[in-house]
Amino acid sequence: MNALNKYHYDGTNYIYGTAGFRMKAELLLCVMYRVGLVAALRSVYYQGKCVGVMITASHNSEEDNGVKIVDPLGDMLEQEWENALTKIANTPDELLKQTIIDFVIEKKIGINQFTPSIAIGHDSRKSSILLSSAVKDGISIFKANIYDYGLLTTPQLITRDICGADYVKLHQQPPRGMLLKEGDRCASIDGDADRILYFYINKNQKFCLLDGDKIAVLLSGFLKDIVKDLHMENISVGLIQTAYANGNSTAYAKNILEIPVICTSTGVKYLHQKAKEYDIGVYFESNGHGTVLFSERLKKTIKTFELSSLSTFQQEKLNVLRNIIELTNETVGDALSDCLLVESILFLRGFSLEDWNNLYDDLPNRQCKVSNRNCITTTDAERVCRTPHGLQEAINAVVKNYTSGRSFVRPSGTENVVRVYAEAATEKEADELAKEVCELVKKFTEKI
Ligand code: NG1
Ligand code: ZN
Repeated sequence: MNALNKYHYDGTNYIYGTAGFRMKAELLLCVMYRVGLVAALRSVYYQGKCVGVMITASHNSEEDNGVKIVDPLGDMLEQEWENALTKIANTPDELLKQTIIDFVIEKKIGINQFTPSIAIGHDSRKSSILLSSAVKDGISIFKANIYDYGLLTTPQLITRDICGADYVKLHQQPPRGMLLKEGDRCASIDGDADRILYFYINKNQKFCLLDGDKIAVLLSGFLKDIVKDLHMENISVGLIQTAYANGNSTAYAKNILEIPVICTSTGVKYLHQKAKEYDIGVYFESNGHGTVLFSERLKKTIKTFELSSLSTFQQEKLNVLRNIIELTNETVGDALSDCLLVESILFLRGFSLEDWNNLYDDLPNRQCKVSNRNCITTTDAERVCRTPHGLQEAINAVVKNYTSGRSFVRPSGTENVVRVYAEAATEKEADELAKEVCELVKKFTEKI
């Protein structure tokens, strides 16, 4: 590992999270080399199947970059390997070789039996080419087959300012330059097409957003009805959300649809994991990431249905359920598959966008950022702030003064900021609550 001089570890703390490793590009060189090593091992672990490495920081600004490993079937890296990768990324140079050997032994990786294959791509950031070569240096330690796809379509241009799903969600308005007319039916996806939001303008010229929460409620309500129509009493339907889910979506799912709702930490990997606990696990982040998972038990049940024992109405429902399962991308949230699911269900329900939107009214909400995430820690699916001490109590005291008020703060996993979320009964109250909580965060973090 002579390349280590070039890829010297300087003690930076690296964490492989939902967004992979993501930070200032200048800090990422040594991590990229180590990602190359682990990607090659992952491929060998899968007996030489092709593993992907993508270098991108998605919507983050130009000076950031990042990297993610993709499993042979397009899945995210499993938790145990994420932890191992985090450990390897933070290993001093002199211990790296032994750490890798220990990992190979622990995971019984047959490095002499299989040749690793890695597909690698990068986005158009200035830093990407150098970082890509560092990954390739890491992979090359194992004499692998490297398929370098070079520059690939990139989400870099879809930022929180130019257009895209994030812009629509955060600003609660159509992409800049887009003139919306009454009757238009619009959807916005993000740069890597794994999230989707719908929007339209109503007859009072009000912008109406149908976000991940609205999609989740549409899908879970529809699937729950089919389960009921088919008398599949032992089939469980659950909805998985994060703390960012609008309070009224959670209330609607629990009280009207009578579906259990679970809250997890932010990041699709947490939602995906939890969704597996249901026969039909619907998971969505408010920002439009999400999909539905169907258990093997459910798939077996519908295969073994005696068609003759079903009414024509039930046979139709069974057919719809089979088609919905076919249409769903269960591996990962997929904006195009989600779009087709939504369109199918709207058609089958006979819903316009307005009918769908009227299922429940969103509580007005705001998201803001305050700098310096380092001293903030949270618990209870990020809904409660543990440190700095006293901040949560101060937030609770403020929230009490607002009708239907709710607010939480958490460190972002993709930017060095604290995210502040606030919702309340009116736009004015949501604004004021968000402002007050931002001030509290500043006050408590400045003290440290
Ligand atoms: P962070 O930066 O941890 O809030 C953001 C989004 C997540 C997810 C990741 C990308 C919000 C509030 N957070 O995470 O939902 O999309 O980026 O994996 O939208
Ligand atoms: Zn995306």
